[in-house]
Order: sequence, then C-alpha cells, then structure tokens
Amino acid sequence: MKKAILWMFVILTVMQLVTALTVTRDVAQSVGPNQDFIVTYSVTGVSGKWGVVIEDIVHGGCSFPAGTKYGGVLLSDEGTTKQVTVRAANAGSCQFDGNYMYDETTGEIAFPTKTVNIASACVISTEICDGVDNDCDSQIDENNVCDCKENWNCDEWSSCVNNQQARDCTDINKCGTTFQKPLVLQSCTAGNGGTGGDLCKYMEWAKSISENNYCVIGLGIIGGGLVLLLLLMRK
Ligand SMILES: [Ca+2]
Ligand SMILES: [Ca+2]
Repeated sequence: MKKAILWMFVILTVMQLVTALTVTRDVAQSVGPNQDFIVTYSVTGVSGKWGVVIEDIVHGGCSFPAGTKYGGVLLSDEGTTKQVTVRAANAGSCQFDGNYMYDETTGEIAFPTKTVNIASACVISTEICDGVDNDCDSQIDENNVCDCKENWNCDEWSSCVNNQQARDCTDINKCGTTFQKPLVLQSCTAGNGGTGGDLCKYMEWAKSISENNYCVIGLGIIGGGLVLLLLLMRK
C-alpha cells in the first residue's frame, strides 16, 4: 500500500510539472506621442510556491507609473490579469524587455522583447478595447468599449507532433481583446507524432478539472489508477 501511495505522489508531482504556467505581456504595436497606453500581464495555469513575480523594464523614454520599471506579483497580489498604464515618449520607439519568475528552480524567464512604435501624431480612429486612446481624447477605452464579452470558438487540437499540438481560436464577438482567449498551443504526450491527440479525445471528462490541461490530467489519473490496481492485485 505504501508503494501505491508513493506512486500516486510521483504521478501527481509529474502532473504538476507538466501543468506549467503561461505568462503573457500584451502591448499595442503603435501609439501616439505622449499618449497613455495599457500593458496587460496575464497568467494562466497553477502557481508555484508563490505567485508570478513580474519585473518589467521599458526603454526609449516611455514610463510606467513608477518610472522605467514595473514590479508586481500576479496570482497572489494582483489576480490573473494586471493592467498597467504606460506613458509614451514624444517620438521614436519604446522597448520592453523584463522578466518573470514563479519558481526558484526555473529562475528568471525573459518576456519576449517588445517594441512599441511611436507615431508622429495621435491618429484618430474609433475607440476600441485595446488599451490605447484610439480617438485621441486622453481617455483610454472610454464609453464602456471593454464591456464586450469575448466568446471564443476553437478548432479541434491538431495531432501531436514533436510533443506539441495547436489549434485556432476565434472570438465570435470580435471584441479585439484576448483576456479570455484559450490556449492555442499545448504540450502533448504522443511521442513521435503518434496518436496522443486522438487519445485526448477520450479525456474530455477531465475538462471539469482543467480546461487547458485536461488531457495530461486525465491520462495522469487513469495511469495512477492502473498502477494502484496492479499493486493491489500483486498483494
Ligand atoms: Ca479615447
Ligand atoms: Ca482604446
């Protein structure tokens, strides 16, 4: 019985490692000079020991409320999404190149470097929910434009190639935001292009546990159950 418990512990630990976090930073491509715009940090997945510690840095004359750096802890202090207002420089471009960390074993993980171009003047367009003052009236996303409820419709996962599978997801309501966007890339356990993607079809019952990692969790639970059964039968 001790062995069985040990096995369950090992399986759950492996599942925890596979069920990794996804941390994203969304920034507009282009903003007007001295214009305020919003940087959105989002986390999906399960936290490690502490939350996700974010240390982002901006260069090129743009500034966070506290200067060139933004620091925050998602999942513990700030929830799963944090929006920070950044003031653009008066010309040129700004680069973001910070990092995040959620576990001392993985250390600091760099965000992809992101460049925001600063247009020569604020170009007036219809205000949409994108973290930018589109209509140049010094207000970001005003008139409830962000009340649009995202409604994502996703294709089936592709078959498992190189331990990864992908799918396309489309927002039926065309809100222009990606706060609720489901994962479009996930790791899978098929080995060399095998049938893991097909196997996942039978694990959909585990979606009630985790929408994004149901396949791994389902396989883990079934695998753990089988090991337990085998060990009990050997007694
Ligand atoms: Ca506006
Ligand atoms: Ca806007």
